[in-house]
Amino acid sequence: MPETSPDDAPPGTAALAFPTDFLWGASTSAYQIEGATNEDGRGPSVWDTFCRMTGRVNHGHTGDIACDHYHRYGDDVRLMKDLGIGAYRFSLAWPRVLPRGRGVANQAGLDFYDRLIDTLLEAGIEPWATLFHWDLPQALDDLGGWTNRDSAGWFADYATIAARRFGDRVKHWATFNEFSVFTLFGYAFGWAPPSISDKAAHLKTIHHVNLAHGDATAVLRAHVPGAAIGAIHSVQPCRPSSDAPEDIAATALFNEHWNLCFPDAQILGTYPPQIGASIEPYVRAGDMARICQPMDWFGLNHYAPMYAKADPGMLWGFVFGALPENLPRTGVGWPIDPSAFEQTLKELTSRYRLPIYVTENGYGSQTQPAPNERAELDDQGRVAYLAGSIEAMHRALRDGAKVRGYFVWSLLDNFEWGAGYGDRFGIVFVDYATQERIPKASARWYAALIKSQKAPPNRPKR
Ligand code: IFM
Repeated sequence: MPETSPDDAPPGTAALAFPTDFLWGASTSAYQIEGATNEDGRGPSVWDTFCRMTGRVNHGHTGDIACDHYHRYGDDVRLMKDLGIGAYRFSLAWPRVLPRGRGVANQAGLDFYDRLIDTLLEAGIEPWATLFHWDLPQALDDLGGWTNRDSAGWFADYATIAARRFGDRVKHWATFNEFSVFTLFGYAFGWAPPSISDKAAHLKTIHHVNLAHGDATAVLRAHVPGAAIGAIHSVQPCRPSSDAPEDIAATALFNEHWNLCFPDAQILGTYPPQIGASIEPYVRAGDMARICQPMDWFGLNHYAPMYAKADPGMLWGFVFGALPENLPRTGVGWPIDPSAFEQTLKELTSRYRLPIYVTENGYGSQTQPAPNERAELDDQGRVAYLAGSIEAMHRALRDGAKVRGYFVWSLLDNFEWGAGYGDRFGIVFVDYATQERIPKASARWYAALIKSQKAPPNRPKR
């Protein structure tokens, strides 16, 4: 494996040398940054609706303006270029492309993504597009959303429009972002749109989303010459929060839901045992072959180990449990344990045997009083977290994990779903009153890391 000189590496990564073709990127998603929810023909999404329901999102925040990226994408691309970022993972907003989810495409919405993609390419930054990062068109939810088996066809039609329009320039595609998170939160826990807690609805959703993934993969393969197609999974080791047998059993089911039921179906062609038994009534002949398409890469979003416990009051009998007292925590209370990242990369390599791109990893902070700009800009907690993660990723790579790239979450502070704008994950600070962007210490640190890993001019790149 050709390696670069780590001479210029920033503190915390001085001994690391990644392959010269290792990809260093940054991630965002449409609803979290674009704003302009009512402009140029975009239709409403389930998140627009959810944000308007009393008490669902902290402080009643919405994505209406967010980071105004819809108008400021040029500045944001320049910012990435200045940081030396090699690839940018963004999502297309389905309701911007198809305001009612199906039917006639919205030219102004497609034009926006044309401008973004062209600006990225001019800046030498690879565009990585995700088709779905949770913003289902409201008009489709009105028809049952993912609980409706037709949703796979709606998604494939949307994928066809995107592939035909952007496939000449975008070669890296992901079908979905974090299947388990939006399905569990939306259809089992009821904490996200469409706020359902129902076993049949949840099981149907799992299966239909898997079908949609399979159909969209086939569409991308057919319409994008040279496509590198992946899907993005949230994978975090699930640990029981006590030794009690009921907590251990609840954790096993939690693990099937969170970590296994999407990638196992998509890559191995089977559901894990407990879910497999309960999902059977919704699976028709030929479905598993439709779902299990050849994939080019595995997208891993990793943050922290998760602790689960039994709770008979919850739909599936499990819920998040207490964290061990001795684990340090991020500014939003998530445990910090880089060994969980190393373990995850190694386990995924042996289970699925695909090249892995870490499509999200990052640190959330809550600066009080909000925003305490001084503390936020000198974000040493985030720097330490990123350094610990990247060291863990390097150990995994050294031991044979097939990790090929890393995208930090997130380029910008943004709309953090139910937490609104209070939780900040950006390496770049956003002043929401003025929309000024200010790189934090972590952005400078990441830029120095990327620079240190670039091939010296006299050494050819692989
Ligand atoms: O902001 C989210 C993102 O949309 C999906 N992955 C986790 C991030 C932090 O919570």
